Amino acid sequence: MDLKSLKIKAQEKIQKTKELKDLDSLWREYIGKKGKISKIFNALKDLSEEERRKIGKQANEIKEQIRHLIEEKRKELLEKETSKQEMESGIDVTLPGKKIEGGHLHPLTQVLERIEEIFGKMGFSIVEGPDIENEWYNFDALNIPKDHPARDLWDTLWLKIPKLLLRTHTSPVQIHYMEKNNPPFRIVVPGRVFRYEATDFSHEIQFYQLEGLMVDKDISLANLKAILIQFFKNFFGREVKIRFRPGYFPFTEPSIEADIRLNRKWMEVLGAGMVHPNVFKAARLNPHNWQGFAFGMGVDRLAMLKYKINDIRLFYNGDLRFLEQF
Ligand code: YSA
Repeated sequence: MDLKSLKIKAQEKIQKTKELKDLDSLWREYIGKKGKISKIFNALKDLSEEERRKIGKQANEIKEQIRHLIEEKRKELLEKETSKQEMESGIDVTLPGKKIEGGHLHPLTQVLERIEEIFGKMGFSIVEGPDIENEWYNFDALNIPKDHPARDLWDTLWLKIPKLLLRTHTSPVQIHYMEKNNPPFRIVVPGRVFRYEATDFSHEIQFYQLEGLMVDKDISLANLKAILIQFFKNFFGREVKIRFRPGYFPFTEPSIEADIRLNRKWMEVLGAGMVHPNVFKAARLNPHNWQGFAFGMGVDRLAMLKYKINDIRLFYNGDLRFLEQF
């Protein structure tokens, strides 16, 4: 068979091929070591110099063309095979991709970050403390001795390990910080606190507080009021009605509480006062040398007032219809 008809025959066969394995046989038949074109090359030695060159050249060209055709056909068959598999497996590659929903920070986290930013600008450092405390830090060091009725103010969740508890407020961090740092300083302490009490629209068993502590030589209740009024103005972005009234905490003297008015109702948002001398003593600071104020605000309640949320429990039940609104 001359080279031309060999090429035409090969072309026809390649075109008709439907299976990859048949294409492999064609490869062997034409291109392989024992294939038709190799045989032509082997026969060249019996030809004259001139013919050897001519036929050799043609055979090389045809070998390349056939190789190319086989490769192209292989690609075509592979593509068909893949889409056939996709069809069978039920995957529709033409469908648009699924949109991945982006998450965002929980409203309480957003509020905490904003509160920290405002106090940061007023020169307060952010400090953290442990969720698990012992009786000393949560009560005794804060001037609440055993059997003092004030312990009843905080319904405590006790751990099975004796004398350990889930902190009922962020105030123990005052002691931790003052044990390790000398005044003057101003800090805020965000964190979770836990109380064994019945829940309602404004009470959770787990909620967030932000403790504040400022100690220096000459700090007064007027400084506390000024800082709080400035904070509320920045936090709510407008003037809000604030009511300061006398309160009672064993770790401050005098003590106050503050409420904010919204929708014709007052909501208690914080407790505060001037640090009691016994608290300084417990933290090994001399109360004759230092004065300070402290406060503990309910972060959840501030978030409720800011976003007009009427039930604190919405923050914790994971309902996306609520969370997606922030
Ligand atoms: C007082 C004086 C200081 O020198 C420092 C801090 C304090 C506050 C004190 N440690 C304390 O915990 N006071 S408190 O029991 O009245 O709580 C403070 C605020 O937390 C409340 O005003 C309220 O806004 C919020 N809160 C209290 N119980 C809550 C609650 N928020 C949600 N759920 C509860 N169960």
